[in-house]
Amino acid sequence: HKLEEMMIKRFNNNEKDQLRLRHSLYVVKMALELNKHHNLGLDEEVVKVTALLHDYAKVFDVDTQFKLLAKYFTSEQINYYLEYPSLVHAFLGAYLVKEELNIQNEEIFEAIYYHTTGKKNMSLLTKLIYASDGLEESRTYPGVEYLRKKVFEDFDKGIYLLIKATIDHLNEVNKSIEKNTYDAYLYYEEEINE
Ligand code: DGI
Ligand code: FE
Ligand code: FE
Repeated sequence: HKLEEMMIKRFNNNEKDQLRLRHSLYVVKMALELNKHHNLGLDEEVVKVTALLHDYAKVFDVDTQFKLLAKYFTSEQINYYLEYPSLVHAFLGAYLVKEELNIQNEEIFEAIYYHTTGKKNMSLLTKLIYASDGLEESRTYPGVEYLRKKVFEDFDKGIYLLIKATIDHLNEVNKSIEKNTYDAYLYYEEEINE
């Protein structure tokens, strides 16, 4: 696969990049597993490409990410996201994958764009990448094993619990909740309790 070769070269500058590459390959693995396990019926090539490229913009430091994102976001949007530096790579990655790699697929764009925050009413591919990114096998935060088990038992319930765990964690460390993250929480909370 030539995209895999490109990513191996792109994420080869230092130890952090190599861990990022390993993470991306684990996201591919888990996304393919979940797609099969829950019979989601998503195209395996689309799943692989999206999972492999979801952190494409993470080779850049945050300052560079903001500079590059200014091409796509208004200054108002940039100002809003100054409070959320760890989200910028997701938005930027979606644009760069489209423009630099010429991958013109709205589903892939959305899944990369929202892989960190989630959103309300996510597409199946977006949910799959969101869950696999948060729960792939090299993730080690407290509670990850329980959440991983849940997402294999019940896809939507697992995703809701992952969103909730993210919000709880952000509250604990006193970070503000981005609007799409919060929307996702309210939306899936209602869906789960129906
Ligand atoms: O890029 P990865 O490391 O693979 O993971 P990711 O894209 O899910 O990014 C995780 C980071 O995003 C983590 O540090 C928490 C942060 N994050 C996610 N949602 C929010 C958030 N940070 C804030 N402040 N607010 C959010 O709503
Ligand atoms: Fe990410
Ligand atoms: Fe990731």
